[in-house]
Amino acid sequence: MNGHGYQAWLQVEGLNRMELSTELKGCYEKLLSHIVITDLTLTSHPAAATAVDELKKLAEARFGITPVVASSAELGAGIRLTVSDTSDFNPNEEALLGEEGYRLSATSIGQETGRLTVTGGSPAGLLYGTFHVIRLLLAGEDVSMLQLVERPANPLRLMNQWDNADGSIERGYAGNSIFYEQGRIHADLSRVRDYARLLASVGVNGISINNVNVHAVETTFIQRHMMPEMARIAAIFRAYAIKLYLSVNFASPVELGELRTADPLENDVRNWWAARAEELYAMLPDFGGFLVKADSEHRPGPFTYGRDHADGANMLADALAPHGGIVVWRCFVYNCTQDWRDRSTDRAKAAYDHFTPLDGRFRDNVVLQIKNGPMDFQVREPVSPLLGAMPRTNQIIEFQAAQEYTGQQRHLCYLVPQWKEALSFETYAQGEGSTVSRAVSGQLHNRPLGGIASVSNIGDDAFWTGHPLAQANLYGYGRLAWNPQLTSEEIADEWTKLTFGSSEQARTVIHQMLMSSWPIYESYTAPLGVGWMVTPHTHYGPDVDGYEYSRWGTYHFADRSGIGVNRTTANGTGYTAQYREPHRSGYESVTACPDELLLFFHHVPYEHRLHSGKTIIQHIYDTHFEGAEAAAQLLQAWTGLEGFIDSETYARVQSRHEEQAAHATHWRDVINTYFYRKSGIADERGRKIY
Ligand code: GCV
Repeated sequence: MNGHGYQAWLQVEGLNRMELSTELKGCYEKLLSHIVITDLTLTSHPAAATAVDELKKLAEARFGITPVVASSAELGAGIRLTVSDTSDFNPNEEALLGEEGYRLSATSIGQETGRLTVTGGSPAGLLYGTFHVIRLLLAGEDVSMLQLVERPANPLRLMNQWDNADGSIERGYAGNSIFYEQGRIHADLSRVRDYARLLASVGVNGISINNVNVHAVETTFIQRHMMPEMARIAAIFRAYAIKLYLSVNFASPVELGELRTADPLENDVRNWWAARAEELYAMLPDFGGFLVKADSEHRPGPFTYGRDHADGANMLADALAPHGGIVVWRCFVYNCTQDWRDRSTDRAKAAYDHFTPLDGRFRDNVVLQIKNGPMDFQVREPVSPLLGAMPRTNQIIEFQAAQEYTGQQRHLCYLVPQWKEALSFETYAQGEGSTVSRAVSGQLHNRPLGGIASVSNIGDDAFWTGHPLAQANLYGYGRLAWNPQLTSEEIADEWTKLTFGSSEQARTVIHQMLMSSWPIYESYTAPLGVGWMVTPHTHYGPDVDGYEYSRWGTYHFADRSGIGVNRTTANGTGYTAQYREPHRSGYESVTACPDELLLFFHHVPYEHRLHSGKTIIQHIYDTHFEGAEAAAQLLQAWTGLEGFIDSETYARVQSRHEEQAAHATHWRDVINTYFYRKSGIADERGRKIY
């Protein structure tokens, strides 16, 4: 259970942890010899108690010392934990740190009196600051000059589990749920505790613990008899400053057999939800709120009653507001069964069309959760134009660490660069500098709530994530949600140091593997932003016409004369009009449109020339050959690490890359053969046929 992979980036034991010089080790040991908590009553707060425990754990497991924990105000050597109070520093300290921020400050490190002070804006801030210190010590960083203040860019940093009560996980690629088995909550939640610890160590502050597709059993989670169980889970997360959220079924009052309607404007329905909220908060005073998928992929919602999303979300928001709870309302709404002959109905347009007219109607404790792209987590999509488009509405962006369409944690795909692209995208909502990152943090439109959510990629797998290197996505998600300014390279660097610190060779190779992995995956799968082309329902492996909604939707329109979806305003679906200038005209123009998104926005002949100088058909052939080759090189690079890292991790990653290399070849052959047959202008190796 506690193997290298299980410890993830918090390697206090194990072969791969960073080796320290004698000097550094001595310095760390001195620091960890005393943990001074300025006010011992603080330890009655769960997050502050966890901060002390985590430091003790580190001292004991990593350095074999048992620290003295005291409240002495004497300024001896050690780590000093405190929560900001105005007498301590300056009168603005509290304002500066905010609730979740912290200050780290080193004095005379290396000398007898050397100490490191962690000042949190609250116990939660103290915990985040403590984990910052732990990360630095595990990575062997010099802390002698440390003086820094950090506070998170995003108020909400959420993790969404798509776990079902039967123990399965929708789009789960790393075993079964750590929360449930056979319709019940696990008796032993020690793994949940270890997960909470990993999440807190990178700053995640909220978790919804059940699938957004809420089935019959999970619909009961808001019933009174389930409250003790929920309280058991909430207590674990509370110790790590993480709030518990539940996904709820919009039709709960009906499905539980208690009312005949779920109409959000009916008083009985409003009272029913208010009563559920009362019961929840009686047991869980810090409950975060509800996550809702409504009128989406056959889930019930307000449309049934002729109401709209604002009516639905506000009704739940009113039930939660007296207790400080929020509603996270998903915008993944589209028509699954449109007529494929109707080329003006476009799934990409749906979320914007549904939600922008409702701007200003949502309560302040509602936040809209919007997928990063307008479709569904494809390897390449434009950024959703809904992000930043509703100045009077709270929004958060949704990422998918679970690699549904990006190799299912059997292929390597480090997603942080993709997420960075979305966050740094200019919405131009208020001129230049109106990035998605500022829109979702709430800063751009001065909104009270905002942030980021991600679909989780973990299960009960020994390595948490199936592919051990997919842990970098979990780590990276948290770090990015805390600080979107971090670069993909910085995050990869931190993660490889913490996870594979012992070998410089391993760190260098793994860093390169991570950074090259997204472009490699893209190169042998669906080309130039067109997306999909996957096996129906499982979404793993190539099938050009396979995707389950292909026959209804606008997916690639490949025929003998060309490929791509015409989403122009001039004569296509009109999707480009959802962007502000200069994106609108940039995407509208077949010549200005970036190559990597060309087929998302335009239907073009196979002999159309890209900016790269290549024709579409040549590009498809070449990238698929190069991609398969690059996948084989990833395997080779990994093979070179044998002996540099622990054998279990080595073997697991090796087998994943063997699969990836073989599967990339399969992708290459399926895609190239399809287009050879379809276009009739080149053979499967890309040679011209006359
Ligand atoms: C949880 C995609 C996935 C579904 C998922 C849905 C969503 O359609 O394939 O499994 O459902 O997105 O985000 O709600």
